[in-house]
Amino acid sequence: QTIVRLADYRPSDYLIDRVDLDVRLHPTETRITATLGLRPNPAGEPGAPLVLDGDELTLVAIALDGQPTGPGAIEVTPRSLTLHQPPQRPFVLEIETQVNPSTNTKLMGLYRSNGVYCTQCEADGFRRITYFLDRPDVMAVFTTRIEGSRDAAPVLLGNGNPVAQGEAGPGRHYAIWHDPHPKPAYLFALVGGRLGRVGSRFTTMEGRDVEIAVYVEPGKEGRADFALDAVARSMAWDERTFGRAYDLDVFNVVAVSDFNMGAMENKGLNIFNDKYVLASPETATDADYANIEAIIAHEYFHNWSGNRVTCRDWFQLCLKEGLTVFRDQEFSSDERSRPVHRIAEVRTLRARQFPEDAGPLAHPVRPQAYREINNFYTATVYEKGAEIVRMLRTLLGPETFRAGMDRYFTTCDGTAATVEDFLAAFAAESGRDLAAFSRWYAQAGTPTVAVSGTYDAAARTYTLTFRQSLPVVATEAAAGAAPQPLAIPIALGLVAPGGGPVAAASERVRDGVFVLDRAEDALVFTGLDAAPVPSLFRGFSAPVKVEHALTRDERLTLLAHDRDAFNRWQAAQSLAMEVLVVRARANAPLAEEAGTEGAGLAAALATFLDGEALADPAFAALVLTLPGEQEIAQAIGAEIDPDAIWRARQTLRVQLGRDLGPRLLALREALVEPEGAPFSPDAASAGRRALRNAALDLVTAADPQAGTALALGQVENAATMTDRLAALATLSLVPGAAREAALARFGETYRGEALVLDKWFALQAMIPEAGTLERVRGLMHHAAFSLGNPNRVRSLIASFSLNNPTQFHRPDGAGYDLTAEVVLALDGKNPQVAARLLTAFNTWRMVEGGRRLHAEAALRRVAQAPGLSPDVSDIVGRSLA
Ligand code: DPP
Ligand code: ZN
Repeated sequence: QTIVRLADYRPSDYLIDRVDLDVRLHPTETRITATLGLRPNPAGEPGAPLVLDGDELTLVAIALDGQPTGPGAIEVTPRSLTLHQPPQRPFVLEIETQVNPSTNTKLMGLYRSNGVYCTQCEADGFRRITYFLDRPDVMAVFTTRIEGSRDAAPVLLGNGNPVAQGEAGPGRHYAIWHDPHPKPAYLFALVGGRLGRVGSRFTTMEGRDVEIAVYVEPGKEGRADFALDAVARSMAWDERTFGRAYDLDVFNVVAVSDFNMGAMENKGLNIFNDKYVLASPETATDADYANIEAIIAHEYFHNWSGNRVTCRDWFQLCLKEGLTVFRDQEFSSDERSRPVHRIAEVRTLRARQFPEDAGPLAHPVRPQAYREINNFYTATVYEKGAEIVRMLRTLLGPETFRAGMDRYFTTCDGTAATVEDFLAAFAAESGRDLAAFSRWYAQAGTPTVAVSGTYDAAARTYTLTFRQSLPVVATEAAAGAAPQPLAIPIALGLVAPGGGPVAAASERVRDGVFVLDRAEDALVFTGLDAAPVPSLFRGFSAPVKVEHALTRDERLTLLAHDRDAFNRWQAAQSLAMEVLVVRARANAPLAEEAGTEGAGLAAALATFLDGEALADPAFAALVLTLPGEQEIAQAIGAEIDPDAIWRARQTLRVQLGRDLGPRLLALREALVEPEGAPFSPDAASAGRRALRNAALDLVTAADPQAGTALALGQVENAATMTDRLAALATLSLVPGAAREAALARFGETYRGEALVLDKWFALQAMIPEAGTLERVRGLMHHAAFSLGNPNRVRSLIASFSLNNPTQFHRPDGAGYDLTAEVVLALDGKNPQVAARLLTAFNTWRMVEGGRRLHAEAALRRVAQAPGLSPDVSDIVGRSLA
């Protein structure tokens, strides 16, 4: 397996300007004729051989400028097609290949999902359709003729605009699509199948009348309306917020049930995992609605950040992904609640990206080397990538940021760009030197910022000292060079000890932001009559770990009085985290009380709930939610015992449930939806449901018997899947007959609803009990389970391996064994999903010695298995390195 390095980038020796595809769909013998308009690249090496990429391809025929190629002129394997002496002028290659969509279990290239033909070409799936220069800096204008059976594929969709359709012999028809925008092959797509459709129209700010449509399995059209509406809202938002309008006459979204990722931004033809399209109150939770809206927006926003401006090479993946995640996060913040959404973003970052950045798979947001690019669609590239863009806005201010974005889109439109091009637009617009800032893209690892504050009563000054330290991260590309200081924007303010703002100034704080751009720095505030409480990293202004020894009273002041909602939530989290870490480190037993610190937290939360739970239930639900087990593990850092972490968390949950019980029950009553109220998936309604269900969960932790009765009633009578599933999740934590009966009933009720069963699989896989392993093994034989469907694998197996820390890390190693076993069983079918599952071992070096030995043994078994895919062999290799 060869290593690809950023430093080795060279332009392609040839370019392809035009692609005419003729695809004759057939379940097992699909024929593709590709007519490629090629020319030597002036920036390439003159006379070089032309090497086209392929993967599992069968060549049927080839012609050069309409003539058969001479003997020895070409060399063909399933993985490449080489033309030894290509003409040094524009020329045309006509290539006919044959593929079998029905046996394509990798779900890359052309495959069938429930009988529907569809494609997935990012990152390098197009080479599984025809021989091509399958790299994102080769951009062509595509015209696609799709021919299929009228009966099996009445709907035929391609990129761009439809230009013609008609009969194609007995029982067959065709459609021709033309995409005028040059694009890399990874944005190619086609769909053919029996599909239901919902549609509407959108008029762009430029006056273009766009037909938008969402295609789903016939009969599920009623569940596509929310996604359709989200498309229109996304289009309007991108015009309003970034001045970006849509650029084709149609925009299609197609939902398929077998999909490796969440969705794909193919030009004008987004293909989605149906989990992120289909929604009804009876089958989808509020979280599903929020995800659908966010992912519809994400893929739509790629039309500019990804498609109009694409990536020069795959090292620049964050250029489109980090930026587009930032854009979809902003969209969700505007459409919903900004502080609530920010907290959700940070929780994801801390639960997924921080561990990745601290483990053997750590890599910079722009990696310097890879063996398998599909393994770099990571939390680091996406989530940390988005944080970098957000920091840029914080550094430059919203106006300059927007001007920089405009400049980037304008100057790079129609090109395959780099991170340097992106930063150059902001440097030009702001006149700032972004060199220290640009290190965020190059240096892996989560920085730590240590802060201390001192008050000088005589001088009436307050001094904040900041010190940044960066982990030394060795990657395959670099042996852990000494990291250089980053430019870290710190949004901050001072709060008076009794609440209220402090009118103190420092000229180094501009618009509430101080930029720490050296290893150590100090800020002096003058004119203070008392020691203030500093509120730092407001809104989580940088993706760092903060070491700041605030007292309990100072944290309580922030919880009660800070004007920054994020830091109010953070204060509660920090108070809880201190209790959790102490108990987990001490390996404390399960208890009714988490000590005086626990009682103090409960008292503070009581005051908080009394004051404002009803005013913002969504925020209150987040304040009540304790840091997750992964986050606690990160805070402890080494020799982790997942059981001790779980016990610490459970003890605190019990205490909160007991001390806050009457309040929580009263809140549940106060927040009941009036009988017959129409369902709304909006943020306010979802927030009320979230707080009711958070209350149920804590009440049940403290009093399982009473809680079970409440939860059983809710499972039976819930009007929404949100409430039904939340109650079932609460019940799932109380062992006994009631739980088993409720689970069985749920499974029976939804036996025909794959996406609902996924929730049911996931919930059972996350039960923190020793019996779960056998339960998961049993469910693998469930009629609805299949290793061939990525959603099933993620819901049952990945939920266990990635989201059930006590059971994945069982002391006897059986959780590791199960995971390794499934990885190996899956690898022959779908290496991408297998490799993703294997990342569950990401934290193996952090766990205590006994478990660590078992984890290592399981990893070594995977490593030694014959015939590993490049995907799995890359992950296992880095995990053990
Ligand atoms: N479809 C994936 C995403 O949108 C990869 N581009 O993030
Ligand atoms: Zn994306």
